[in-house]
Amino acid sequence: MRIDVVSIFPDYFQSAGLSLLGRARAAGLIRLDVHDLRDWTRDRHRTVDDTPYGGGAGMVMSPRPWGEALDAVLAAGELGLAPDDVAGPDGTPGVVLIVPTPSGELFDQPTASRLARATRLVFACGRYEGIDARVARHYRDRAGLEVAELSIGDYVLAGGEVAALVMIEAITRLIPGVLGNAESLAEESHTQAGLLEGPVYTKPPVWRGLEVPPVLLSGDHGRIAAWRQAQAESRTRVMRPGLAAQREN
Ligand code: 6GU
Repeated sequence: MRIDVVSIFPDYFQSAGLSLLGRARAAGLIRLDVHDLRDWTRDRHRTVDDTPYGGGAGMVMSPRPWGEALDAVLAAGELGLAPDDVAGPDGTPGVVLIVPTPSGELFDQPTASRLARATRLVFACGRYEGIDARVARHYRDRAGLEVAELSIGDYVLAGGEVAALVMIEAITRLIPGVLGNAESLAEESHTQAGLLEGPVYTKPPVWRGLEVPPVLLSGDHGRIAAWRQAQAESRTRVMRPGLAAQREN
């Protein structure tokens, strides 16, 4: 998968060289390129924002630098708009322009697994009060391109960078070969639709007077699986009553 990010703070993405994502990049499973939006400005101050039409607080990101940046990034690279990039008939996405915004659709685990099958993702990270709405509108009309305005939850961040990092991590770890152990994908929170993962334990068997639940030391795989399922269900009811109610319907 090829991923491009456009931001006025490319340094946020330094962390993408670490851990799982860093290894996947080194192994050639993922290509990640980060671009500075200000490279597409033309004035001495490299201006990317302006005051909002209609008044109000804060600044809005200007469409011109965004249009030039996204045109250049979308046109670049080994995958132009090749047949490879076209969305599949089965709903497999081709090229997706993701605009992180608190007013977007919720990014959840099903969204992550759908986007993990895309050939290419381009993240447009806005700051301030957001990007002029005509930018998303313009690219929605472009053939071969899907535009997704996505929020990572009901709170407001200072910009799209951290949200993009969250999405990139959630998506890329689902790409075959990125995670060492494919089985760890099967059992974790949310992969069994709407069920949280129960508690986990390792050695020693007693720590500061606290014991590991004896069933886990029993060697009885059937009982262990049943216990884990019950723990997952009760944890979901306690921690996320809304999620549990949805599941039970
Ligand atoms: Cl995607 N962006 C910002 N700025 N704030 C958010 C968000 C995104 N998702 C939740 N809060």
